[in-house]
Amino acid sequence: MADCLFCRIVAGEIPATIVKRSEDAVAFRDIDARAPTHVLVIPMAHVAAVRDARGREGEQLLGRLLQFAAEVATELGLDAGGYRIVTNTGKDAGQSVDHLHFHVLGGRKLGWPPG
Ligand code: DGP
Repeated sequence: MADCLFCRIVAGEIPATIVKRSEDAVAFRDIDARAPTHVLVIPMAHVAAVRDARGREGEQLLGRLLQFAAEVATELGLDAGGYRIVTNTGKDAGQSVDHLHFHVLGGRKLGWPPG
């Protein structure tokens, strides 16, 4: 989508610190890091939010993205201390970019519940 920020990162039009790529996903550092390690995992194809990943195709995409996020966490050294994978959906959750993304947060003790 031309006016989507994360599609523009995928296209290389907006710079980002990419930490890992797969066939259909990209992981890059969040510009507004809320933890010592804060990475976003996104599908390369535009999907607005987790609620839009429907059917068998959506099921497979979400599975791949979660597995990819776990691989990213391992590669960034988060397995020993633990980490959180979270996706905000819609305005009450504070979703600010309408392109599906999983936050991978770690490197400090994370509070629960989130605010
Ligand atoms: P959310 O609020 O859940 O929609 O998360 C969106 C995240 O995207 C937020 O933590 C900040 C991050 N972000 C916004 N703009 C940019 C950008 O241009 N580059 C990078 N790397 N991250 C961005």
